[in-house]
Amino acid sequence: MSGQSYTFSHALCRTPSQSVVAGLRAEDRGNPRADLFRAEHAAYVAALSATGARVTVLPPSEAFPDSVFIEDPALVLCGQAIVLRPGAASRLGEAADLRGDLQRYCAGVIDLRTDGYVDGGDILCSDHEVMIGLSARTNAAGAADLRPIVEALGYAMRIVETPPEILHFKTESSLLDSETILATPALARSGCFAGYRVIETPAGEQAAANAIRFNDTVFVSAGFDRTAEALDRAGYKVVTLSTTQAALVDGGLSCMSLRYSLA
Ligand code: CIR
Repeated sequence: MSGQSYTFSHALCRTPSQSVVAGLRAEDRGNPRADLFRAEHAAYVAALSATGARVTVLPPSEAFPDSVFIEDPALVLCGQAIVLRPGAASRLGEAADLRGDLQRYCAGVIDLRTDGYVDGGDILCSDHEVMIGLSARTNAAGAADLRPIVEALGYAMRIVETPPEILHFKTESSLLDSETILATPALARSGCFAGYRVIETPAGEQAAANAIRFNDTVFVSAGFDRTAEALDRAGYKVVTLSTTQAALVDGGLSCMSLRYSLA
């Protein structure tokens, strides 16, 4: 069905913990401030809700500094939650920590069968296919484990490479509609989006590529005016959101929600 990949009745989010100051990052540009992170997160939740979706916000999980990035330990397809295996040692336990909530808020729960690794940030879903980027966090064993689950739910699965300097496949790409992807020029050049229309982020605005199409709105991180203008010109309804604190620990808009539909 056209549009199923960006039409959502529900989202699951988790309030940032105080421990988010110890969140993983590739480069230290200072710790996020937990209070400011919570304020930005609350605005994010309100914005998703404003599109008409029911957004459930789970309490902070102090044992896991990166647990606000709830996209990484699970993937929800056709209402079914797939419990993933995050590839960073400090994040692996987030999956078991989240499992009970997935059981409560989704239509069912499916577990991966082996000991491979998959982060949700490496998974980009369109209407008909699930693209999975191999990265430092997602390996071939994890992708192989995911394939039969995804295929049983009616999707094709395609494995692509995430360039080594990029944390997650979706750090530099997002779905805008059934045919269109927003991506950095570097990722677009890799050829992984053949068959899609690609809108490239303008020079210097690579971080804007982690956007989310959620119902009628494309959410873009604030401060990337040329990306917002290009998307507006292309006909999308664009809303900007501050992600200054998530950015300090390598997070963006997609990472802070699990987006799904229940019949
Ligand atoms: C991490 O390194 O795992 C977190 N600090 C950031 C995770 C961002 N998640 C995402 O892109 N899906």
